Amino acid sequence: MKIIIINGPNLNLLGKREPGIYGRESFEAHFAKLQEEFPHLTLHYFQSNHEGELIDKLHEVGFSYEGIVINAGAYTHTSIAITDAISSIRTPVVEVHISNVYDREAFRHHSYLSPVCKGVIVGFGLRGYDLAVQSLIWHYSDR
Ligand code: CA2
Repeated sequence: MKIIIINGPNLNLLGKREPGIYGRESFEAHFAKLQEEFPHLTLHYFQSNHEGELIDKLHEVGFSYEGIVINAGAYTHTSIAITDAISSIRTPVVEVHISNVYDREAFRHHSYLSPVCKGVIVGFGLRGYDLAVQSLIWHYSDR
């Protein structure tokens, strides 16, 4: 089962800046733990600060992978183009946010992506990615 985690703009700074909001761990370090936690999965990771590259990746994997976990960063709150890309693919997509966006500025309360995603996980730190991966495993299990 192939699952990709796609992170959007500024998430390459995880573990380097704003530890009060986003924690002290780099995504690379967390990804290594995810691979240990789910050894039976083929996990991939992609990060880009560019909207078009995120869309290209969704198109590339969206008919062959079993799952996509996306944290589109601030594009969550602005991008109709990423929303359209998610709508146009077959692979189920789970939206993740590290911070509790509902406990932050009002402009973070709306997501263009949520209506076209299978589900949304918000506010559980990097462990939210683990929950998202687990939810995709459950999606394919028969109970
Ligand atoms: O909570 C989340 O995961 C967000 O998607 C993160 C985005 C933010 O715009 C969304 O509203 C909520 C920002 C990502 C910025 O990541 C940084 C990480 C470390 C240091 C600085 C920025």
